[in-house]
Amino acid sequence: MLTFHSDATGRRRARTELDEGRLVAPYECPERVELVLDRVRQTGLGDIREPETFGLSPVLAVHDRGYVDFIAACWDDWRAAGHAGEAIPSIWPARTMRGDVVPEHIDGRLGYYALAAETSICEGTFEAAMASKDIALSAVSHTLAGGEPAFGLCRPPGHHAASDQFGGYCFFNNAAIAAQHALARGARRVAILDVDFHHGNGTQQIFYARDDVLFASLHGDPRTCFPYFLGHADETGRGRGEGFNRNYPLPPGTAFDTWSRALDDALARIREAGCDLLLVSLGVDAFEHDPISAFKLTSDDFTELGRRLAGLGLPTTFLLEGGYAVEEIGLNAVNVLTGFEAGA
Ligand code: OKP
Ligand code: ZN
Repeated sequence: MLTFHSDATGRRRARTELDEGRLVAPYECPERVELVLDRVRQTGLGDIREPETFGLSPVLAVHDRGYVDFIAACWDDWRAAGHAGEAIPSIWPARTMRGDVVPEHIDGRLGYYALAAETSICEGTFEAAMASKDIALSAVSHTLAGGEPAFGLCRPPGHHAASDQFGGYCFFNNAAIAAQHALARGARRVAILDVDFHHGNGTQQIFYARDDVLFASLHGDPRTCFPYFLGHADETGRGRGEGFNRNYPLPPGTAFDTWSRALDDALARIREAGCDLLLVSLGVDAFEHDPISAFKLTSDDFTELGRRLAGLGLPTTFLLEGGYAVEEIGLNAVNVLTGFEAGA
């Protein structure tokens, strides 16, 4: 299987993440990609390619223009305002205020376009987000061209990014951009299966009222897990999208026996919906030792996940989402891919 990778993902090197009331070194760091790449090489998964550049139009197909302009200019605007640290929002259009007027001041704009405060914007963030979506687009293009699976070593991740909001370490929604691109290239229905520990609120929001993208997500129950405000089981889609959103919120401590029953249900729904492409939002933070997550999957469970995905028999593109701070991020991500190849 081909891997798509770019050093440009390393242009984002944030120094601060707001975590438990302190500014810490971000969990979502450039080393994550290097660890996965090392493992891709060690296992001889296949060739590693540079992405092509696709420009902004595939981004604008899923994100608002004002939002994209904001992400592009945020760091310069923040510095021009004379702020010393990295850009962190501190005020939102909360329930009791107005949300229909975009402020001019960068502090206001930051809150308008943010859905959380842990994710600082720093120099290179826009460039890394551009590289990340180009990796996703290149990987899915490879799958579309010949039916072969591909792995996009995306970073920063994408699944929390909504049509006009960043957060949860995400800026551009790589999987959504890739899905929309596939539809423009003739796919009729795309399945996005999100196995990251955290609910893919951004992907859900972008496609919620549509039946050409089926979104299914297994994740920590939002009653106790980030992102807290989306991801419940009763969110099933709206209008013609009714039935094309499936959430499997699971309690902290969930291990593979329970997790894989939800997986099998999601796979059955994907089969039933008649999809012609599978995009996997491949977070590996459901791992038992992940530092910010609470599921109990083992490294071998990730191999079995890959095998079950292959059982769908669909053209498949894997896009990296979360998975943090542990050496095993490489082992776990590549186990999914080798499990897939063994099952194909
Ligand atoms: C991004 B992805 C750590 C709290 C972290 C943000 C989680 C973002 C996850 N104490 N909260 O879905 O892996
Ligand atoms: Zn996650």
